[in-house]
Amino acid sequence: MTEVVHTPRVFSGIQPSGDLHLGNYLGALKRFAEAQDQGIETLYCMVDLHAITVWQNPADLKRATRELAAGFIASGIDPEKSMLFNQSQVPEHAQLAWIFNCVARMGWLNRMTQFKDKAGKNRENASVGLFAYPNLMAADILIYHATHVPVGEDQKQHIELTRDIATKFNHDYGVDFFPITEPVIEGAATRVMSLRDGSKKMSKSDPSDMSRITMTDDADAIAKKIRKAKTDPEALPSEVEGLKERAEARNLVNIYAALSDNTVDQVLSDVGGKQFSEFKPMLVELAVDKLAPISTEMGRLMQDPAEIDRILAKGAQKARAIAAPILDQTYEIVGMVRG
Ligand code: AQP
Repeated sequence: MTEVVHTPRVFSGIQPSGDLHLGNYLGALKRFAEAQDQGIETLYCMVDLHAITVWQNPADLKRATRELAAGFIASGIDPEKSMLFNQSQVPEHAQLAWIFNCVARMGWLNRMTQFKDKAGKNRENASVGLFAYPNLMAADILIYHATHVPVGEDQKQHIELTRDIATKFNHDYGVDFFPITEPVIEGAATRVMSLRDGSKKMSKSDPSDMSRITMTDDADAIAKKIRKAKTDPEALPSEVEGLKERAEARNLVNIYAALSDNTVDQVLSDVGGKQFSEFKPMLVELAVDKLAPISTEMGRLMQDPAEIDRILAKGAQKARAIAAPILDQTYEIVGMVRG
């Protein structure tokens, strides 16, 4: 079989399931904007169908979807350059996900750590959607034949599953149809940790608001959260090695490096030897400087929700133009009669 070369195409998504936080910004949004300007086709999605795998109040979901769209745009995603849309307006995602439900194996999904973390001890009561979530995520990516997916470290296992699904589909049907997508996990902050516990990732669902900086926090809230962030009594080291057993210190240095577009080495060569009492105010200044304009712009965009809805509808229309023929070909390969 001759190998099909797929045109490079970037896809990624974020759930509108709560307030955007610094982990989403550094691990995802900031990098989405960078990918947009590299001459490759980019598609970015508010994955509302994923959000309802756990209960969402309908009015809150609508607001969160629009606010997330505002967050994308305020972080540098230009709807004229990237296709920006919410998942449920492109029904081909869910249609392909059904095919993938029939390709993926129970054993593969049983190994997914996100399901174990989110379902916890209450597994029997978790939604079927939460269990099948990775199949829908594979469909989000493969319905566009996306070749690259910028994500944070936490999503690595789901991208591996996407690759397994594409490989099995291609093998079972004897085709070279779906690309084997590459995760793009790069930068100093691929896993931003909680400000209260350096062993847990910063997350929307952490019950403590002090664990995360959200994109709508004002300067006072950012300062308070960084001032109270857990640290240790040592001064900062001058070399990366010195951060090895110091999860909280490493997290704050990683955040500083990612926000300032420097490497961790560069940051440590400047701040090595400083106490946290000196470093934290530097981090506050940098974080406020970078995040305040985004939060102001989000606020401005949110004053015109109808315009956001128009942008998403237009993005969905463009995305469907790619997704519909790929779904049609998939049905053809699988053997569905088409009228
Ligand atoms: N802490 C993080 N550090 C770096 N990247 C992160 N991402 C999430 N948390 C971090 C990246 O953000 C993108 C969107 O994530 P999502 O909202 O779709 O899913 P999530 O990982 O479930 O986000 P949360 O905040 O952790 O939500 P909950 O609390 O509901 O689990 C992805 O690229 C992700 O890697």
